[in-house]
Amino acid sequence: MKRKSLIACALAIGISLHGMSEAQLAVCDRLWCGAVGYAVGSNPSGVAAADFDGDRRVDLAATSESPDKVGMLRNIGNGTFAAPVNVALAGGSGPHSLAAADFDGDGDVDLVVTRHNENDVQLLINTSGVFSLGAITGVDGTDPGQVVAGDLDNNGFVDVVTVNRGSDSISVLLNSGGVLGAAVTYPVGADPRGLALGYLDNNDGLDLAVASHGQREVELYLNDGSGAFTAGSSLSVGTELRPEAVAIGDLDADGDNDVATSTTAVVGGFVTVFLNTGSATFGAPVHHDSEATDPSAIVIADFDLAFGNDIAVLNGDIQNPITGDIEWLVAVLSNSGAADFGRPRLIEVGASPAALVAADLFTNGASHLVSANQGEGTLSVLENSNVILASGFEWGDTFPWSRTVPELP
Ligand SMILES: [Ca+2]
Ligand SMILES: [Ca+2]
Ligand SMILES: [Ca+2]
Ligand SMILES: [Ca+2]
Repeated sequence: MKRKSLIACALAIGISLHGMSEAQLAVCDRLWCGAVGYAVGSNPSGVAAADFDGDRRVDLAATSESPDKVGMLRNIGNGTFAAPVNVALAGGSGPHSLAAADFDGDGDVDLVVTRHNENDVQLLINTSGVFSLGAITGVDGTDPGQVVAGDLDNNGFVDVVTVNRGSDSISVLLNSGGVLGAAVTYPVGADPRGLALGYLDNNDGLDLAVASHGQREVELYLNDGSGAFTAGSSLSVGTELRPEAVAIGDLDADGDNDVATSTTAVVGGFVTVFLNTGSATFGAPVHHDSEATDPSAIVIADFDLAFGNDIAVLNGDIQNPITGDIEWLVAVLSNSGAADFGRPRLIEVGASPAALVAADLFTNGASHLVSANQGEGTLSVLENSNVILASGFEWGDTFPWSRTVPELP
């Protein structure tokens, strides 16, 4: 049944190529709309969402390569986006991942990008919604991948952490007055892929989780509050699985943050959840089928605005059993309240998606999704159409809600 609604969405988007804008024709059911694509340049691997121009609408930014650049797509209302305005990076520097925050402390949201060929990060400074190249800081490691940002030492300036895939390390770059200091590196397990920031123990320092693909575990690094980290628990995903990406959030509504990681088996893929039993000690892994292979980027957000936080994960390619086409899917796992997840809702996105973010792109209080699709040089915007719940209406209500509803999910 779910497959049929996916195909309906895909067909509708196909029809949109013959005239009307895609946004007008994105077909929605009661939970999600079909993807709307925005061209950004080749091989986008990083995406970030924030209000960059200060008009209270959440905009998007994406990396792309050849030429290497970061594009900002302004939200022009109702979750539709203008063509990207680009800032060129040095040729061949290899922009990989983005994080958005006010790094210089002037009140607007800047960007940091990992340049994996140069083993550094570069700030992109925002002036009235236009980005210019800022300072470059080495990561003292090789092949930096994912980057995350948060105030690790509670000095009021947002700091940066990278995961360095080539040197099995993470790098912490503390921000003093808008300037990123020299990297402090910590060794991590083999082939680290994913990185997440969040509070895991009982102090006010933001902690880190690293997905070590080679070690088959998620490793925790605990912040003493000064931006210095010590190794915490290592959470084994088991001998049959390998973790790819990791996210931190409260999944059982007990007030502490839990850990979710996308995991790959020889056949199939999973979302593996570890519940925090307090003070950054965790229970046994619980595996939830993502219903595809090679799950990668993972985010935690309350998509259905009920029963706590849900999980969305990118899936690798699968062949549609009806059409024979190769498809790439986002799997959304809805939480029934106690980290109890049913079968995922699968939504098609563009080819070879590499990064995923959740944000209120439609300024309606709901979390929507954006994937960066390396295979076709686009972002896919997925509108969460379940905002009906945010207004206090139940699913069975009729409502001045003018979208086409092809079938019930
Ligand atoms: Ca904006
Ligand atoms: Ca700023
Ligand atoms: Ca700081
Ligand atoms: Ca919890």
